[in-house]
Amino acid sequence: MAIDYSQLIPNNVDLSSDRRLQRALENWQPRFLDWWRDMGPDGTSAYEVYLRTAISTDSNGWANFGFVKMPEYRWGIFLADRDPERQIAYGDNKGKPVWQDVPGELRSTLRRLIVTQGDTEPASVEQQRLLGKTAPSLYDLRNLFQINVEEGRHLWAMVYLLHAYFGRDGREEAEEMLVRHSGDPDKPRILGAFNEATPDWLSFFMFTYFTDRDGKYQLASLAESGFDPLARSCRFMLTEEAHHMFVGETGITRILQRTCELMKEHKTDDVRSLGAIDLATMQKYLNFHFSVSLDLFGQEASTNAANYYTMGVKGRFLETRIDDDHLLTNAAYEIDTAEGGRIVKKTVPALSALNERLRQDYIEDCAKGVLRWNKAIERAGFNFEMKLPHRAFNRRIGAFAGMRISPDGKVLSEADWKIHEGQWLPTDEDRAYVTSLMGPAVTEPGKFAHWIAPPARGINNQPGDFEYVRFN
Ligand code: BYC
Repeated sequence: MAIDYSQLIPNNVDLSSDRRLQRALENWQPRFLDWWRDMGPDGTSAYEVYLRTAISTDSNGWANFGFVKMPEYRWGIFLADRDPERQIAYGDNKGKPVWQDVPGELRSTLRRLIVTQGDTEPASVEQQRLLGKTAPSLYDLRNLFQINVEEGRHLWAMVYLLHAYFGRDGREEAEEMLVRHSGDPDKPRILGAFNEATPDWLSFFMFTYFTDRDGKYQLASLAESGFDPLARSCRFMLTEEAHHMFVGETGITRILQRTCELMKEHKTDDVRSLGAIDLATMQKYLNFHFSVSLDLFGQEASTNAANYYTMGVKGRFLETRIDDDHLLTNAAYEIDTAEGGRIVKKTVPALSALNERLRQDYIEDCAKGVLRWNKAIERAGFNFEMKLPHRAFNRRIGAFAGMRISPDGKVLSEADWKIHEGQWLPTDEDRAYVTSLMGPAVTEPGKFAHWIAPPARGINNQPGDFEYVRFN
């Protein structure tokens, strides 16, 4: 269904046919805009940014480019088309038609999942609030803003579901989305990774590579939901997510390229003296962002995850393409867990291992980008491999929380950990160094900060010196 842009809130859900819902959302809209002004990209309201906006949810319409002032971005409610034949693909309700409304007994479960998902979206905008001040180019600045407005729209997607299907509770939850803030000691965001700072562009690229990818896997699992409006919302969100991960992957590649260029030119790997980011520091940032993102998948063995699946509210990644009974009542799955202070393999019922299985899918996907980074290093003629640390490294959630484990998966004493921690995770000094590279934003079209290479091509095939952001 085409998106109706004549409405105050653009939508493809025929919002104007439900006056109460429309009014409730129109009431929430100014509060969202206040939040955007106070917590969104700092000092940018007059900028005109070359952004893509969806005009329909099909493949031709969702990437329409033009200059927009961000507070005037048309945030709205866009669901992927409904498949009238769609059935629940797994669990106790397998084969039944999907639900167009929330079954009473699943109300609190679904609300909780939607709130957890929704909470991450404004959180990431808050985390990235100051990055525009130090953008390494107009190209990067535009990508940051594109991601920010789309995360704002993803919040709209979840707020719509809360308002439309969860009555008063849902409206209250929608208010709370704008009250919790990333890193706020009293009212923090729900999940750990969304309370960490994103203070510099290396962190931003790692975040969009690793943490946005958790988004891809969680959204893909929710896109399998028996609650059809949630599934359709997530399907459309996934089309936007791909660009966020692209920004992360290519951002890291471009930093690696620049570092390698300087290593070659000056015949040294001490590129800090040359104003670039050394490979060892990049590995430490990778270790941090990967491990923090692994925590987002929850416990290795989780009865919550088993219940979500059995009830039909959250499936596996690409559930319908998996060749098994989609019930999993007799299936087993091997997980890594901790016992007596050691990392052990344990076979558990597949239903309770669903978080871990999704984490495994995620790890395999993460590894592909790392391979491409290593190819870039190799092409430049260097013998250095970036590596994903062991899944048990630096965890705060799940079986390994509180244990000290090295990137290659050895259990350590506290004293041993303390000796090596600074080689594996960014130290204050590393962070200070990376921060010191983040000079004032590079605003001249076609120019890039010293520590990062230009991209291979422009957004929407624009030339290298395209003015992606006009400052007014
Ligand atoms: N932090 O049985 P478990 C994105 C709690 S990112 C704090 O494993 P379950 C994006 C848990 O709540 C994707 N607490 O839990 C990316 C539970 O509490 P109770 C976001 C945690 O239910 C970049 C207890 O521990 N979407 O979109 O399987 C930019 C037991 O654990 C954490 C989603 O996460 C944690 N990390 O939870 C912008 C999807 N992990 O019941 C956006 C929705 C677990 O004991 N959420 N706990 O009080 C879910 O599917 C699930 O809630 C979880 C796993 C994946 C978080």
